[in-house]
Amino acid sequence: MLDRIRRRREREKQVRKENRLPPGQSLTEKFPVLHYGSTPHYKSDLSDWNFRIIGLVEDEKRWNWDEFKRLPKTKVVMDIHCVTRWSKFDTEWEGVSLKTLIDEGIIIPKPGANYILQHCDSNYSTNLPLSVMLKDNVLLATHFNGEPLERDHGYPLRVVIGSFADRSEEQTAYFWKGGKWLRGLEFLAEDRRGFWEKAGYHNEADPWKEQRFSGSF
Ligand SMILES: Nc1nc2c(c(=O)[nH]1)N[C@H]1C(S)=C(S)[C@@H](COP(=O)(O)O)O[C@H]1N2
Ligand SMILES: [Mo]
Repeated sequence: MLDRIRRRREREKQVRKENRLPPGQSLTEKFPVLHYGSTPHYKSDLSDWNFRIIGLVEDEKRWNWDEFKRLPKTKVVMDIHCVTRWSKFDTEWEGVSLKTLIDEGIIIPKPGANYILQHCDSNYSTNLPLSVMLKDNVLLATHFNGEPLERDHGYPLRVVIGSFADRSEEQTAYFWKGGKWLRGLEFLAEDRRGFWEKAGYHNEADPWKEQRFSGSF
């Protein structure tokens, strides 16, 4: 117990020294579960699951799990930052990069598509500019640390957004911008706020600027 506390403190000191700990955050070794509403149930073969690409795209898509699994895969290691002040370091995710789907012509955004709204089960949504969704520090993730996502962490698909250890990402956001139980991405011309953004959380949510709340409430 004491050892664990000491180890945590040491790691926290180290990531702080490495400039990887955003202001007001502290390090956790656990993986807290945070969401509004309840964890959805899917059939074990996911035959009741699909994923849609809608809005300002050339061809709207609807993929079932077998189709989704065949999309090109990417792995990233990132630090994640929750607005409730925990940060978790060196988390490894595997999944699909939106940039790859667009680079390979699998998704063709229409001119004027500048924003993305993530549609999730359990009545959740969250928004990011398309330019941010295309960065290497954003992934549509199916696996965490080599294992399929746990149900409470968004199985079978969620968005993750984080920071790299060398801080080479151009922009990142608090972890609420990563929708669990992701069911669709809507391409939009104008920004549309998601669940927490409508409730007064900051629209950009950059942890390095401590953009927690919008200040308008
Ligand atoms: N569908 C859905 N996704 C969600 C949420 C939610 O309430 N519903 N909460 C967000 C918030 S506030 C956080 S901090 C992260 C937490 O992810 P975790 O439970 O895997 O740690 O999920 C985000 N994604
Ligand atoms: Mo959160």
